Amino acid sequence: MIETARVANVDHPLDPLSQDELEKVIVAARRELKLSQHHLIAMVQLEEPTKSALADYQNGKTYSRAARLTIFDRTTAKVSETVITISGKVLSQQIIEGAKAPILSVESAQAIAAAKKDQRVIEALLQRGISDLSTVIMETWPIGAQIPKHFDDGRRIIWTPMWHKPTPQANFYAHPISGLHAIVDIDSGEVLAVENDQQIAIPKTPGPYRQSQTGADVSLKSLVIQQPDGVSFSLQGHKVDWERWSFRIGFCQREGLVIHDVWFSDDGQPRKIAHRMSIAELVIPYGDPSQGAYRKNAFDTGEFGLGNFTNSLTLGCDCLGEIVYLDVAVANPDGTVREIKNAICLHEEDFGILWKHVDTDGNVEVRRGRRFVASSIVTINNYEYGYFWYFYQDGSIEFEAKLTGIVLTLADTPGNPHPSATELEPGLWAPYHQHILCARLDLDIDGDVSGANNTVVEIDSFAHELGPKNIYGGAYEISETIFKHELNAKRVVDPFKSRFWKIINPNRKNHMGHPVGYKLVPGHTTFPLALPESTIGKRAGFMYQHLWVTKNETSERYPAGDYPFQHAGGAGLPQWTQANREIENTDVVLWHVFGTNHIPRAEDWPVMPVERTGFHLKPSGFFARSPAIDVAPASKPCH
Ligand SMILES: [Cu+2]
Repeated sequence: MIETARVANVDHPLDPLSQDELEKVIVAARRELKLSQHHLIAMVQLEEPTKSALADYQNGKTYSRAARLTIFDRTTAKVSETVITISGKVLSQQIIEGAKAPILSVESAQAIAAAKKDQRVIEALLQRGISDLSTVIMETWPIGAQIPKHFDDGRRIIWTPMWHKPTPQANFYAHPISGLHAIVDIDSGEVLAVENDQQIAIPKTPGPYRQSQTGADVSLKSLVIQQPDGVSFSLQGHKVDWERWSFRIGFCQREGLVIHDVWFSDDGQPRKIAHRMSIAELVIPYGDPSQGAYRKNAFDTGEFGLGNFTNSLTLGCDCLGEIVYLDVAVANPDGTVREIKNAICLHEEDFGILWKHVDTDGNVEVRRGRRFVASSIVTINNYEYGYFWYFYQDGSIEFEAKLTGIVLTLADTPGNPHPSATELEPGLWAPYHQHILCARLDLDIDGDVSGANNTVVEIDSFAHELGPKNIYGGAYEISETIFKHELNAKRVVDPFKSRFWKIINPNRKNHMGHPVGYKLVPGHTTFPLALPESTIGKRAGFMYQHLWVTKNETSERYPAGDYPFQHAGGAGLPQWTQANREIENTDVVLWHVFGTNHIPRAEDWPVMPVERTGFHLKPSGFFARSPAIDVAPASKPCH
């Protein structure tokens, strides 16, 4: 196994911000904006080039890389965004009126310290038999539901679910301290209230999962993945070339892993498929109204900054085979910069057969398939999310989210009727919830560096009634509906019609005279159970459609808006699409919403085996025939 960790050279407009660049822009911002210790760095993102700036760069024009800093002024509670070049020139600066900064890590730590010092919390814990505060684990969660009326005056507040960790290595999620929470003003650090309304016994059954505790010993013989001739991909900076694919790896403090500038070489001719693909939001609505669980509606991307929680991956464990890792860097609220080693894993995987046929004369043609994987994993409190982008030899791209980690827990009387949770162990309950992701897909089907004019079409399969159009009863046809305006393109999946969507380039025709295109194939998915009039329903209004199509606008990046923390609702896709812009034969963005409905099982405890959810982008009339036909057979003939 070869591990190559690379700090790739930063020399392209789409490369992630390096540690050095982050440090430079923060120093420059401190100087230019006269920042003090009251200013927290909420986020630093690459200010990505426009498509036309990227085209100019490809044509030899110089390009100055820049960063967008989101700064929170603790004295005024105002959020501002500043775009500044790496060399320190301020390009723009703007106060974002009404925006609330997400909870920052230093604020979480201060809120927990304040809650642990609060006499009401200390006494409530004593009532529950806990005197050692170091055995109490508190998390800080946004209030993802109605904010208690007396605190709803615009301040930023959090609440603190608590767990007991009776021994240093215990799985504390087995021991929820239910009914006790502090509500803290994170601007002032003041504990506003302590809720201690329901005293429920702390569940005692431990939930061990470490090998040192379980002695796990079910094992298999070793499986070694070797590529004795080396890997089949090359990496120049952040640009990957593999098989006929070429694309760039990006990273964002908010979204995590990003894929840019995707091309496929068709008979030696590079053809563009995508400009930028990312998971722009991940929201987890909880369906249990008891004990504060109704507030656990977190935007892991928009409120937490998912990229902040990227794991350092381990060879042979997270990733198997010949791996190349990329490191990333993120800014801390105090302006220091943190490097995350081995953050992005790049490798090839065997993926079974690509295609096969045995002819009547006995001739066998079979091709082994391989896929390229770009992946990263985050840990946000109890849950892990893996983001995996796959590139296949048939010209298709797949995204898969891998969900694992520990389900959130609360306590209730053993055996009590509790309609929205599963009892995992006596008195230990896991509330029902959904994981809803939204991909932002800026595809440019058969375009060039400066973009493409594309159109989105919905394809349904249907059968005519028995009669002249369906004589034998088995006939079916497809209907194709072109989306002309944004409000027409708010759509949900329909398995009864085998519905899918196609993004075509009406200006480029294939060998049969049809527009070239890619189809978006939804996978296993869900639909939100939270009512649209609920707080989370309003704040994550994007959840209620599986597909949205918008006219490409670089400022429209996040489906629940830029600042979902304590937002009144309606921002993002529901708001933008009110303009009902024309979306036919223009530069468009597809937004695909997908996810899982998690009714916890006994087998999800103590650590949930990976659950998968995602989607597939497949060429549909993009090529004249299967590009997999050009794949050579394995060196050894197959019979
Ligand atoms: Cu879950």
